[in-house]
Amino acid sequence: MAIESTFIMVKPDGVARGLVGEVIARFERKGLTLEKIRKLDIDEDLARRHYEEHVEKPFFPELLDFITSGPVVAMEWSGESAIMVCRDLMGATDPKKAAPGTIRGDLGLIVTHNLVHGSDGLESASRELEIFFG
Ligand code: DAT
Ligand code: MG
Repeated sequence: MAIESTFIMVKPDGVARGLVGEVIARFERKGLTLEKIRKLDIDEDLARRHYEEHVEKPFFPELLDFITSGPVVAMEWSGESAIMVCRDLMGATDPKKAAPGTIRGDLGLIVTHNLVHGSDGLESASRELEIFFG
């Protein structure tokens, strides 16, 4: 049990659909704390750094196209076990399989357009926070 910081991003689909407030509200109501927030456009170089573990995957071209397609809202959230808690609130990667009650389960349908990013561990959280807020 420990207080953690995690990197959360509302992706271009979530921003375009006006769901930034909805995502923030869900994390706030859970009891997490919003520490930092910034809106920005992701260029190809930043996308390759952020998604470095995925650059060789077959879906990367589609992911790159999507994540650079419009502004995103990048955030730092903190709280008890924040990394796992945020991942649980987001739901499974594929919104078709994400449980109702989760962000992706309630609001998404297509895997590429899955609304939010959240760090998957301590190491990725500190790496991603450094990229976007360092
Ligand atoms: P997550 O975002 O749940 O951590 P991930 O890190 O495995 O998932 O993948 C990063 C993003 O890439 C994911 O949010 C959506 C996209 N993606 C993952 N698997 C995919 C697939 N099989 N087809 C298309 N896009 C995929
Ligand atoms: Mg991931």
